Amino acid sequence: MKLTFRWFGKDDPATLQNIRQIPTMSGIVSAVYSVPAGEVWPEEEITAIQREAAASGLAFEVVESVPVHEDIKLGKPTRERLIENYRENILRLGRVGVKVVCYNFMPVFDWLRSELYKELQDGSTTLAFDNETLLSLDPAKGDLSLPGWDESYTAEELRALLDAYKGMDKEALWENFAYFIRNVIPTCEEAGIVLAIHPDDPPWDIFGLPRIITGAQSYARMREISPSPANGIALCLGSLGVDPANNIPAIVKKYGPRIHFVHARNVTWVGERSFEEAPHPSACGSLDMYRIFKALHEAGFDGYIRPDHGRMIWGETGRPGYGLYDRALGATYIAGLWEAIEKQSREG
Ligand code: DNO
Repeated sequence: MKLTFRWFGKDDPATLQNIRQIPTMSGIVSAVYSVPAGEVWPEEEITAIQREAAASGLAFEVVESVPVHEDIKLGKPTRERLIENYRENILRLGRVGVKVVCYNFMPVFDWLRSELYKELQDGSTTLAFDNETLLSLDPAKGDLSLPGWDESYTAEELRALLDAYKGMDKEALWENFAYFIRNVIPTCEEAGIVLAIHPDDPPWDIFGLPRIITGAQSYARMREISPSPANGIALCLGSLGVDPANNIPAIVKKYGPRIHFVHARNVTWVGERSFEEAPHPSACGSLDMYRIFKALHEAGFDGYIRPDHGRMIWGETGRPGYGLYDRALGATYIAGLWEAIEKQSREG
């Protein structure tokens, strides 16, 4: 297991110096965030990330994310050029030693929450999702300003995009996904890179848009599309875990060799399709982190793990979900859990 930490670049209040001081931290997870989805990343920007990380003793082997342009998800003719660009990015990343590229295939919206600063009993704040609130919003009317969706769209662009998806069902999205995968996997193999798909967050349809990476059945279908290990999984415990029907240890058991990257975080189920993000330890939320990590260990997991979203604690301010302190606590919890599981399996 290699412990990593997400770093959003020079403007990230969590600095590389902060990150390197977290015990047993081996690397960062980052990306060129300044280039719009679909375009080619300048080589100098990629090498700059790697150089800066290395100067802090940190590896840069995981990219999150190389975003997939909406035209690829929509299956538009422009996808040819966009897929070509995607492949070029993969080749460039491979050349600087990147091993894993995380991405997602969610139409229009990335992760969504209804609240960014939900106050917990201990006075910390966390990200939360209340289904009633979500259902009462209509993004086409412009009454949406939620975290996780790309604010670079104007209201008009957003409406056009939502229209373009009208009538697209899950089957059509699967087809476009398969087209993308079949076209990029050979390049990944050539570049020594594996892809890791992030599950849809939350793992159900939102605003009438289809979502397909939602649980065990999604991974079975993915494997049918391409058997290559490069067609892999970013196991996000919090995304999958908000659906109590997702048995994460069973998913790990079945698809272990395909899991290249783990996002470790905990959630508390507070009602149907509603949840709050919780501190990482099992005792604080609805997920049994010990069982999940044990399943990963038993599956021989040797990939990258990063603590995912943390609460805002100790008065910290900054990018919601991505403060330094609570994620650092999560990192040490993960390291401790893993050490115990590893030694126990070795020593009996
Ligand atoms: C949220 C993240 C996601 C993730 C993308 C991967 O905090 O887990 O935004 O980076 O979905 O493509």
